[in-house]
Amino acid sequence: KGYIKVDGIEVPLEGEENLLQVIRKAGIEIPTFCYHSELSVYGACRLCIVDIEGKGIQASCSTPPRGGMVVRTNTAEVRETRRMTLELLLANHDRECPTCERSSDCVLRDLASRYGIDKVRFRKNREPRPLDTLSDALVRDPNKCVLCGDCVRYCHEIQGIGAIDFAFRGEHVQVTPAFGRSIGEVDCINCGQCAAVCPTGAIIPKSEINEVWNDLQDEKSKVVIQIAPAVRVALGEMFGLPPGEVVTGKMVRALRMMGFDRIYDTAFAADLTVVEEAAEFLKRSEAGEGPLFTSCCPAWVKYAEQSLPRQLPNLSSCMSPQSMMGSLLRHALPEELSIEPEHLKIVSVMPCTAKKFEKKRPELSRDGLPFVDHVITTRELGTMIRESGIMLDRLDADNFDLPFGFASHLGVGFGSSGGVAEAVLNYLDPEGCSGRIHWETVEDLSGVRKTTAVIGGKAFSVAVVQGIKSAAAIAKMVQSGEISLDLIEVMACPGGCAGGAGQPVDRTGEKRLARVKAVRSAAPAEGVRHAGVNPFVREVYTHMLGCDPGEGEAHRLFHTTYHS
Ligand code: HC1
Ligand code: SF4
Repeated sequence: KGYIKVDGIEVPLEGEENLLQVIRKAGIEIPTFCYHSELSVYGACRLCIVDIEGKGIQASCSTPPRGGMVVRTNTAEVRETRRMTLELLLANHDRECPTCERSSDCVLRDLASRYGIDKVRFRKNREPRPLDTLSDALVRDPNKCVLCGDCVRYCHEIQGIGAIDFAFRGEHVQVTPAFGRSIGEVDCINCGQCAAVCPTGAIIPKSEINEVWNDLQDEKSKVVIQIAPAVRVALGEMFGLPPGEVVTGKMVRALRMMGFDRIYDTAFAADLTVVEEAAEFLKRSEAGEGPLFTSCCPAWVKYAEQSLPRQLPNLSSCMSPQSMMGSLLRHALPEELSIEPEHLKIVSVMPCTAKKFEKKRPELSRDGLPFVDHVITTRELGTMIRESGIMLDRLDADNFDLPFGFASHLGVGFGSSGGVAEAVLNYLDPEGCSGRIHWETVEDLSGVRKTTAVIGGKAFSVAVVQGIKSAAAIAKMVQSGEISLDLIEVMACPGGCAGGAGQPVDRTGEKRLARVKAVRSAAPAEGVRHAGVNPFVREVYTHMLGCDPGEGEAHRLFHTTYHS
């Protein structure tokens, strides 16, 4: 209650948790590395310091706001202290800005410029540390770490993994996986959220841009690309368009100009997933087997394999849409394009870093050829489009190729949390579920929503979960019988794929909401609503595979196995 005086302006207190939030409300952008509204307060980077009357210099992120406080955010002492902090960081920072992947989104670089730092008064006092490149999804560069701990807290607090932590003391302190191992050798699930919250380039998605350029230049190869649902609502951000602007048509045009031979929509394969998963769900339900967990999210699948072995029989055997599409393309395209199978190159654009890991799973290949050759993130695609000199924002719209480029609304809806469950329920009962499903939050379990759906006169309990810590909690409750569920959708990232770590940088999660909303309306207005009425899905089963969903050829092409 009351007011705080911030730089002479009275700012009312409205339940803010800390002084930093009050100051930001006043329109002042307090700098910080280690404050993140979705994580616990760490208070270590000391950049958010302010001068509080009677108390002196204090970190605003860890100071509770009290009525009557008088705060100055921009005194000479505050400025000099911040500058000193930045210079100490810069002294040991690898200052290869022009060649750094995060150059245009680096908080350290931005602050150095904002505080007019034109020289660094301190000497480097640590030896260069080697890059960690063993992970399929991420590259760590300890020389760029500012020790804010955002990655450590995200991994621990939201994902419940703890794959990275602080080690050593004093000037030797560093963020590292346990025992100095590579992040590719520990229990990291490749969600990439550590990279998404990193203020610098200390953890970045592993780039496959060069491999894709090489394939495009190889005259013997036909290069086919599939685009995940959530890419179309975020790619525009790299070209000055607002978050959530749907750029599907422009994106397809750009890909055609870059030389891709076929351009398909992963959301079409999401429709296939719905059909396959619905068949599996009904079969299990009739047999009275346990609940069904979705399997689209490769970070969740890896977590289940390493930490929930008893739940593996409950994990849907459906491949993710990315892999179903790849498997289908390997099956259908060599003949259609009259090429040798090894000359078909399949590229995915994903909002996700874990998809880079998924494509390397040995089960997701046939006759020595992976279902997907290269996975690039939304950011990597944006970089390639820029490198081509294409001004995406100025392009006319183009259409995906048929038949694998035609998706239902709810297939596109896979790109935000709840989308998979909604698509399956709508497919099973289009009449009953045709309104928006009403999800309820679950007390004491952040990241979990629940609903009851009546299908064929039978009530089913359905939950959707974001974040692996919440998923682990739900899985344990299912295991102990504390909660009874029939279908559980799990996505590792906040908001689902729209909040994936391969999207344009959104450290604080401010762009996420616009993307999530846009995914739900990103399909063309005149399109079909759910997988059951997608004519091209029907064509796959009747003409291409000659079987029912979940049977024969469909089972061989679209289902996979797991191991602990
Ligand atoms: Fe996703 Fe999926 S929705 S996992 O979030 O099931 O990455 O967008 O492509 O495979 O379709 C991601 C998104 C994506 C798959 C689909
Ligand atoms: Fe943790 Fe995910 Fe980063 Fe791995 S990718 S270290 S699991 S936050």
